[in-house]
Amino acid sequence: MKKTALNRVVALLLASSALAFSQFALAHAHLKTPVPADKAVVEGSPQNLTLTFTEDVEPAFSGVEVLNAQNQPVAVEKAKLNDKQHDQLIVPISKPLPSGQYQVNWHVLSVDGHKTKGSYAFSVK
Ligand SMILES: [Cu+2]
Repeated sequence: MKKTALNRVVALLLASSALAFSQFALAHAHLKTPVPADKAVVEGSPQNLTLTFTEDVEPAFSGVEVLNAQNQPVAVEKAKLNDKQHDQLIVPISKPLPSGQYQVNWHVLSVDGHKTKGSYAFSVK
């Protein structure tokens, strides 16, 4: 009885450390802080999107696409790396976004050679 309980605890510990390890191993460049934030409602068009990742990224193999509510791509400039912060992409928005909802699809290559991608959304009031 006691042994079974102990075995269970050991199994649980092993499972959780395996999980922690795999999460660490899979810790590539994930999106940490987008501005505007995910699900944010902003007053007026932002001038830039900034996407800060958990690792430095390679701008040549990273990109950001913005879709409007009709799923049409909107004109934004090419994502560039922040010179002073290599985990941050800046996407200048040259043509102000009309009010509506936008989806941001990003893909990055992190400096450790791994590709990741994801998306989030925000709205312009
Ligand atoms: Cu990685």
